[in-house]
Amino acid sequence: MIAEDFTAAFGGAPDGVWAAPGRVNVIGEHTDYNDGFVLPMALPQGVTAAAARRPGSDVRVVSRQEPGDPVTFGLDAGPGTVTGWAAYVAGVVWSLHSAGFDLGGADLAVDGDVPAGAGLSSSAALECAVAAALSDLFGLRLGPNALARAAQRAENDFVGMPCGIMDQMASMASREGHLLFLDTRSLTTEHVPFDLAASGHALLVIDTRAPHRLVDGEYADRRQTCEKAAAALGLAALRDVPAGTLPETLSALDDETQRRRVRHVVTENERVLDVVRRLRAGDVTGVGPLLTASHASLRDDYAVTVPELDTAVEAALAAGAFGARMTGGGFGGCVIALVPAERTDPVLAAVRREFAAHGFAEPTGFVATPSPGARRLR
Ligand code: GAF
Repeated sequence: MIAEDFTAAFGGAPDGVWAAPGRVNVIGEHTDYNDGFVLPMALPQGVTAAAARRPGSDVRVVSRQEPGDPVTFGLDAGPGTVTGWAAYVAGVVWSLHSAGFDLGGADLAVDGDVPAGAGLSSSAALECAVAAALSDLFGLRLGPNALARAAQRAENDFVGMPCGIMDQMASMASREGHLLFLDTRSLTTEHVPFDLAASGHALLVIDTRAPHRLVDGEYADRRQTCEKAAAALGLAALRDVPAGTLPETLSALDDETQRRRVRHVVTENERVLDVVRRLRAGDVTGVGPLLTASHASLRDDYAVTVPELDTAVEAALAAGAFGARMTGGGFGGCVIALVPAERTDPVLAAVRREFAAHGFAEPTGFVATPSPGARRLR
């Protein structure tokens, strides 16, 4: 399909087709830019990119979701020169080219099925599919961590979103049937088996379809508050708050907002480690309360939830979920609920009823299965 789009736009056949997934984060929210721990998994939904080298130094790209003439830019196109969806593509080209990698001209056709604006990392999927394609096309021989870093740099310095590394690592490095336990400081990973069908559970993703409000400014603000708090504590990052010292750490801070943000980050890192321990021990049900505690912390201390997210979590719990939480950056987007496998429909129906009662838009839902990371399809 994507190869046909390529041929229709540029003539000829692509040199290859690559895919990279969106993600859902099971736990470890707003910890990545604090050098902490995260536990995401890749979704079956993602972006495919058909690509070929072309003579010269221009890159041309078309998107099935944004029909129209190809967007064309040079290898040296810098931040601000390409905007909209194509900025994620141009950003990756810029990131690799300006880091000294020897790229040439290229044609790309992209297609994606990650719901946009739902906080499921459609942008990281696009960046990572393009990064994987360019690495292979030009023989860069970059591994998943280096490609994820290049994609993150595209988002930070070209698109202008100061995100951490979680989404790009989840897209590049995930493994089918597993969660990706990632130390965002060292980029050390462990693939934690997550076979929910075997244990009679399911992970329900509920897209609240709440409009994102003030996302960029609020995200940057949270990040800056954490960095200021770390500096005030004399630490490189909040990751470095020593275990078991939360009360002393909080009382060393003068600012109540900083105290709340720090409490979230420190306790969230502990919850990630606790979830990993439970999964290794086969205690899937025991993960539920940790998800719910994460949501409460994101609501009360980190202040990144909105009424739709809180309502979805409460309705899912009332309908029999073992645990539920918002996932991703917040201010809209999705909730995940860990449910008994046979309760996925009733839980989603309960959330829908509650949303109707509140006058919210009708939410959508799907059961997430841990899927492979970025790869070449042909
Ligand atoms: C967004 C960011 F892109 C991630 O880096 C991460 O910080 C997340 O919000 C919150 O955990 O998805």
